Amino acid sequence: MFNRRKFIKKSALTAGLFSFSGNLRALTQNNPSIIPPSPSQNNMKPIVISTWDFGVAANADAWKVLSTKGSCLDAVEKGVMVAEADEKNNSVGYGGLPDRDGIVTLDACIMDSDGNIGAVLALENIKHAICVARKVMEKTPHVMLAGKGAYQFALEQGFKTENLLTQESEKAWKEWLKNAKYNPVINSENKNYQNAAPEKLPGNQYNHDTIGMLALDVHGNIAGACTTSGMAFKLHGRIGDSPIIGAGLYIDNEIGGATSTGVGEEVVRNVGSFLVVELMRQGYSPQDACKEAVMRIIRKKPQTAKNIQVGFLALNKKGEYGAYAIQKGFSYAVCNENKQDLILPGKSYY
Ligand code: SD4
Repeated sequence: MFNRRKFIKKSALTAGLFSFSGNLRALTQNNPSIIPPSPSQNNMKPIVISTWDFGVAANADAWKVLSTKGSCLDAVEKGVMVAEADEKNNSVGYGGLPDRDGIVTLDACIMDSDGNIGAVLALENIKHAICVARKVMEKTPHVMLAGKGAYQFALEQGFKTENLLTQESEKAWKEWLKNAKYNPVINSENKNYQNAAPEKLPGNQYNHDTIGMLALDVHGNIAGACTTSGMAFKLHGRIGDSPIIGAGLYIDNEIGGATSTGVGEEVVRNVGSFLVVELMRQGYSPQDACKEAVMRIIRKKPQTAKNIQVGFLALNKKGEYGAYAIQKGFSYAVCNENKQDLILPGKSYY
């Protein structure tokens, strides 16, 4: 069932929005039934959309840029920085869960409406990976920097070194070490839709959930950003889809953009976000394009797909948006001048 709950109308799209997000989370978790969007509301610009419940707070900061005629690129950078700075969010930035060795490594990428891209892979000790990715795009002749080189570049650009492993994340890692089983949990962000109750999965209750954000600005341009600490307890050095342009994010200013969340290996195998954008080019609606990308994953590996989550989110140049996931429970946030919505659950195969 595709459902939507309208939370906040135009009047609430102000700086005070932040204070709603805790209540929003509680509200949606207690009652996930929502109403379908009307076509008139699904085609406005500017607009920003992003993955998961934490997209609500992130969209609010992006909206501050978009509503003052700022650029889509500035909007997506500012927006996802909210999730990166939130220590309670243990799948992005500061407070992200570490890898198997207890080290937090961040992956991020950004893409503008001129087709420029920047990415950092396995970046350590820098909170705002997305800002480093933007610097890679704007200040270097390259598109990706990884590991030590990315860190060194960040320092040269004036970023400060920070320990990203919070006490809570360290505790979860130590708990996980007791069994040390790599067992990604479906929808770690959304406790109502997890594949098992957290108490049945000691140390395994958190595994993934990335923020991917797409924004269409008042000038009609589109940009995107994607940032994550990746799969919790991954092998050191593992890279997922999130910093890989075409996989975790893709923008084509003629058509629209797409981003993904979930088990990145399957997204990379199918070049998921590029596929979604190309399907939109062929005339698919954003939601149908996301669905077809999910179906590719399911058709290729039906057994694997049963036990993992992958979700795609897409926005076209008309401001129409849509999403589709393998499993129930993938939520996403939408913000334009009429509304600040959390769509939960989005459409899914199972
Ligand atoms: C990854 N796609 O590293 C990321 C993790 C994640 O929702 O989203 N999850 O594979």
